[in-house]
Amino acid sequence: MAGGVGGARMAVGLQRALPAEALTIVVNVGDDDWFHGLRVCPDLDTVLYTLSGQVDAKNAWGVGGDTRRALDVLTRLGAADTWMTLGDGDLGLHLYRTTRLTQGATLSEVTGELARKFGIGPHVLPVTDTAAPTRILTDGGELRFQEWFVKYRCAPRVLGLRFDGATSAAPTEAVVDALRHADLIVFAPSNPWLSILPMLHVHGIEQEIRASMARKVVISPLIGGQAVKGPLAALMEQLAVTRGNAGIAQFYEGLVDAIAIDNDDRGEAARLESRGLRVLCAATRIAAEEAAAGLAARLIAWSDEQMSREAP
Ligand code: FO1
Repeated sequence: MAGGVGGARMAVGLQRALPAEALTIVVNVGDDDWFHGLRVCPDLDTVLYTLSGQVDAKNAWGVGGDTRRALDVLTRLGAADTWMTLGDGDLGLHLYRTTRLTQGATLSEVTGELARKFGIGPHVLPVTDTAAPTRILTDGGELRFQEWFVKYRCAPRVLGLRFDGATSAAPTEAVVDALRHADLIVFAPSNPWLSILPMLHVHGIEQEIRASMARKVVISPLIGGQAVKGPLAALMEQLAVTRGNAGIAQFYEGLVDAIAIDNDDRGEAARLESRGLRVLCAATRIAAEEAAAGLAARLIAWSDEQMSREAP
């Protein structure tokens, strides 16, 4: 279950540890939005670009080495939303996707085409084919996700989150099928409130996860109480939730069997276990592919061990 950067990095690790047909990456679509008449799907695109080695290494989004000729023209023409940096190569992908959607293809079908054309083996699935935008309620009013995240750089204080589209959206059959047949469900180290919660609000998803016979593990996106990337720690304060790994454990209460925390935080293991969670201490800094592969192998070994224990 993946958001943007953290999800893509975990996907790289799992792709190294598993045969392609054994891995399905279910991706958040709450950040998706229209720019210049084109459908932009940041989390899906970050996963696609990262798994195919095209992603811009510095930003972990967009295409490495991309140019911005079209964006410069849009800016000169006073177009709206030019604060969203869409490079020329990236725009090519948005043009392709928007054309295919206009021709009646579903987002899942288009994502499957892109994955195949990019030589990506694992299945990359949007959690739903229905637009389900996340809205950020701030002290300055309600914002589209990218307005808050990019235009205002997460500055406006978050009072709450709205997932209206999600609750009326249905998960795709492919997603339900993947959840029902999974041996292991990994919640990637994405922002739980901004990347995972929108997916849990898609009608029926949470029930499918709870009912699944899979082992379920979350990789904490925090190390030493800080997010590896993004606004998570500040957001948790603004949402007045418990901070640190305890707050992450609370978010996933009843949804997962285990939480993977970084070796630096091993001192918290006992307290987390007292909540009935299994705690895996591991190296959870996974920006490097080797590290991501190591963590994936660790989770799979844990899952296999659980399975052999439960086997009759
Ligand atoms: N993030 C930024 O901080 N600034 C940008 O200009 C920006 C452009 C952008 C374009 C395409 C895309 O797929 C992602 C982009 N992102 C940008 C990242 C994006 O806002 C976030 O990755 C997700 O929405 C949150 O995970």
